[in-house]
Amino acid sequence: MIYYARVHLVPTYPQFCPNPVSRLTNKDVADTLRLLADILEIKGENRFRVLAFRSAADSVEGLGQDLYTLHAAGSLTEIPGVGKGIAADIAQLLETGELAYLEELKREVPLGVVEMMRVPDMGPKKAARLWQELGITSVAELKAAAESQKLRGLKGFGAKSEERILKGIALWEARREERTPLGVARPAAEQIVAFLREHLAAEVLQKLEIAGSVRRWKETIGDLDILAVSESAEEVMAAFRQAPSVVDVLAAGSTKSRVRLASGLECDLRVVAPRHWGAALQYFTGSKEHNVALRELALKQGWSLNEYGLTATGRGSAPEGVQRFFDTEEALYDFLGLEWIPPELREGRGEIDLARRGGLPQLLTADLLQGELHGHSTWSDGQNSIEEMAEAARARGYRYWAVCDHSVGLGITGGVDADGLRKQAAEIEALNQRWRQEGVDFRLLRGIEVEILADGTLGLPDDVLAELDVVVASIHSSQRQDRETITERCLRAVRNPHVDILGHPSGRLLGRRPPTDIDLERVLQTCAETGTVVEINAHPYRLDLNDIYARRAVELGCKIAINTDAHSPADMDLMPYGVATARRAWLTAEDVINTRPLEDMLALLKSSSSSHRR
Ligand code: DGT
Ligand code: ZN
Ligand code: CA
Ligand code: CA
Repeated sequence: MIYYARVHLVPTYPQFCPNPVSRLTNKDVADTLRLLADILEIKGENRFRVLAFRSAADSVEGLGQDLYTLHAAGSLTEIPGVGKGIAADIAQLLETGELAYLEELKREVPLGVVEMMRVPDMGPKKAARLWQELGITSVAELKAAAESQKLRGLKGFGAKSEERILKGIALWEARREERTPLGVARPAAEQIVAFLREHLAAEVLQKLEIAGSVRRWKETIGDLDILAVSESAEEVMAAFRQAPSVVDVLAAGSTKSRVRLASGLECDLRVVAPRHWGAALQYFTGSKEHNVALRELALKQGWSLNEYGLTATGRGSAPEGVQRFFDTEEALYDFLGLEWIPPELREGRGEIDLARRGGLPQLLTADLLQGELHGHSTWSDGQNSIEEMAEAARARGYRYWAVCDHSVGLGITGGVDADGLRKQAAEIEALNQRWRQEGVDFRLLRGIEVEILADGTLGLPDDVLAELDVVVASIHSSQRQDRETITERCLRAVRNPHVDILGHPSGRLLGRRPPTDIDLERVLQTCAETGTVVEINAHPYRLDLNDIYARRAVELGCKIAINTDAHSPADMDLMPYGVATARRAWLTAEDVINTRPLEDMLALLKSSSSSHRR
């Protein structure tokens, strides 16, 4: 992946394994500052003050550094646009998880009015007037009022403005239905879980799990679902509503609450009794399709299944009305004659039939990965030196790591040409030699992420590529070509015998850019023929290939490489997203080349080149 404009396009990902304490991400802090700005604007505060909060929010979000670290060093005021006042606000947020000033404002201005202001064509002034003069405090009320023509009585509002507002609400509703990338949603869920674990005694919180699509590692998320076992549900609910990222409580029941987070994401928490845990966790993990299939299977055996357990229908061996409860999911699946099914497989794609025959695939696990084959250094747009990246890879238990910087000419800073690659080679060889002398079992590989140019030729000549251990070829330019053109372009690269791996084949960026129009089926077929390895790019904004195409690739006979495309050591912690995508694609260790020891893996890459030549 390329960071075209790091500050605006690529948010800093909260590390995959956050510290065990609940920490706010930079994005949480940015969202909170934006909320503050919006409320101030509705109150008609000084425009510059509002702008100050907004621009501080933008810098915080694009920072690329952890706020806690900056705060510890006393350097919050070094963030562009952050003066003493806002630095103090940020410090308070980091230390207490709350901003007293914002809490005060929230008591003054209903959050529904802030949402009204975010409806296209509304803005702060109109929202404030409709609230103050008509007492409208939510988008739902606004919609009802516009539909029943109650706005036109107000000075400056007519039939036309009612129409415009209704159009705006329709747009706003469509936007709210957009799904959130897993890479944003998962850390948000983990943060809430960490907060609850931290703030509730173990006796109170007996069990706690993330359920829903996040547990299944689906690439985009509608809402978060969290499930707990506790004898004091009220206490759990109260703590939940206090979690630092929560800005609004949408429903507060005794065993179920729903809240909205600063990011706009919504989260359900349910507390269930211990004996219902197995069935509840199974039910709320989904997917709906999996649950429907499981319920049918249960019915065939004379049981009706719901989120509490099984009830005999009288059509099986047990008398009607008899109930069965399960402490664990395993016990429930087992009772129905099934192997336990990993959440990543629960999409209703044939997993239940296989589980009944005991034939589920032996899914890939993260600990089996021996190295990565696509990552960057300061030689192109990476943030760290080759040595720093190598040390990070070693620290994660890898045996090898391929230095694959961008080829020159992409309009980014850096990028390597033939000369650069030679100098890189010297740097890499010196490091490898040192490790050899020290008896360290780790090797840096010489590689490149070479651009597939608009006409399908590569960004560097064949004789230069021939010297490298790993050639990843990918597309970052002319992405709007028509289907035939971009497919042929990619096929030409795949057929080049020097190309070992096809990087992020679809080019999509979740939530910001659709895939190119490429004919992936044809591309994958060709990769299978030429022995070109296909990448699962693990970066949560890419997940490319996705689960569906990765499964198809292996069906067609392709081998897969899973890479984080790391631009910094922290990026390497995103690997679980790639592994989960592979698991959702039913992949085993056998399908993934970077589970192999170095020599085997290199032999596989070489055999691909020779199969080209046949
Ligand atoms: P999402 O939130 O759209 O990313 O996807 P999920 O899978 O998290 O769906 P959600 O939050 O609506 O519901 C959580 C789980 O609860 C879902 O995966 C399965 C279960 N569930 C919800 N509604 C139904 C339903 O109508 N029928 C069945 N069988 N299960 C349901
Ligand atoms: Zn890359
Ligand atoms: Ca959900
Ligand atoms: Ca839900």
